[in-house]
Amino acid sequence: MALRTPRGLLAIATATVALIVTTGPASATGIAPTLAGPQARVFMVNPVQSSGDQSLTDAKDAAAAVPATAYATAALRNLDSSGGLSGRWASVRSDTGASARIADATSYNRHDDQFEQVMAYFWVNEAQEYLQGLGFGSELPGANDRVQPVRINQWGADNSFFTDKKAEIRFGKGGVDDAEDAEVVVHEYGHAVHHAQVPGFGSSVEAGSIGEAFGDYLAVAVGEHAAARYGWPLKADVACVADWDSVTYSDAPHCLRRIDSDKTYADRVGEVHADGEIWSRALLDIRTALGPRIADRIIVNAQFGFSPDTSFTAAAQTTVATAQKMHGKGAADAVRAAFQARAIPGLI
Ligand SMILES: [Ca+2]
Ligand SMILES: [Ca+2]
Ligand SMILES: [Ca+2]
Ligand SMILES: [Zn+2]
Repeated sequence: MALRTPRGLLAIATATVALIVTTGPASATGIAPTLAGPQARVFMVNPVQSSGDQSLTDAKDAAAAVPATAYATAALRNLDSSGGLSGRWASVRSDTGASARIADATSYNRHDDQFEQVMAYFWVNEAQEYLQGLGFGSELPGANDRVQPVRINQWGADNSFFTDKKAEIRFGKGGVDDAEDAEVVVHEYGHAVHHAQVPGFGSSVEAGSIGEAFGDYLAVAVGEHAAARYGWPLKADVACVADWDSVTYSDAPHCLRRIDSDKTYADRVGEVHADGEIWSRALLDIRTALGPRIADRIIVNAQFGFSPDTSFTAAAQTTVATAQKMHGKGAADAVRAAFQARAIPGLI
């Protein structure tokens, strides 16, 4: 999770991945129908973001370290009939603790291993629903519109990652358990989206940086969308990624990374997380200029056209062209300006 770790760097670009065939809408068969459907207790993105309390600490995974007001009850959607955390867009397995039971999902707290499993399912589903809402999977091509395998593994260091061998996301438990922070969950899902769009994506430093940037950006976008959708409070700087996971390794206000840095192309250091902050700021500027919906339609759709080892220049040019095609000259001009502000070369 720290900047020095190779979070999400796709190690083997040439790995051939057999994508799981999407099974289509989950059937409700076998689930006793209720008015509201299955519910679960989740964090409202994360407890620091929803409370604004920068003094919260992990306290060795103690339930009492986070007040009950940091939790909300929300619907678990798109589940299959298995009774576990498996459904249309996500399937969660855990190597630590017993598997969560849907029937108990409103009673878990952060000290329970099952809480992270629930968080992983809820937020992967939420992220894919967000992409579906933008038109991906209907008007536009699907972007990882399949069952995403997720594994929670206690043996990892403070790191989570996406592996392109199994196209699986794995969440570690160092410091704050990684899956307790929705922005960590969605960041990793961003890697899965990229890989589904372009197998092996991220095989150059600049492509890897774009991967980290998109994960951070998607985390913020999905969290902001969910906060608005459910009426949850947002009391931390919106540009701050992983406010909760980072309490163990950053100063207050706690951030793993930010998406509003002033870095330009000249500030590259050759490390994907650090250099990703150049790209994520451009994505944030596109969002500010065009609004979330149009910006995110352009940003995600453009990614289908990136080569696995793309440069910033080529990816920026593709994004400008995508904006022109989808939303016209005004959108293309705004996208170009965002990349020019980062001094990415080759944009005229
Ligand atoms: Ca925990
Ligand atoms: Ca952690
Ligand atoms: Ca945040
Ligand atoms: Zn990453």
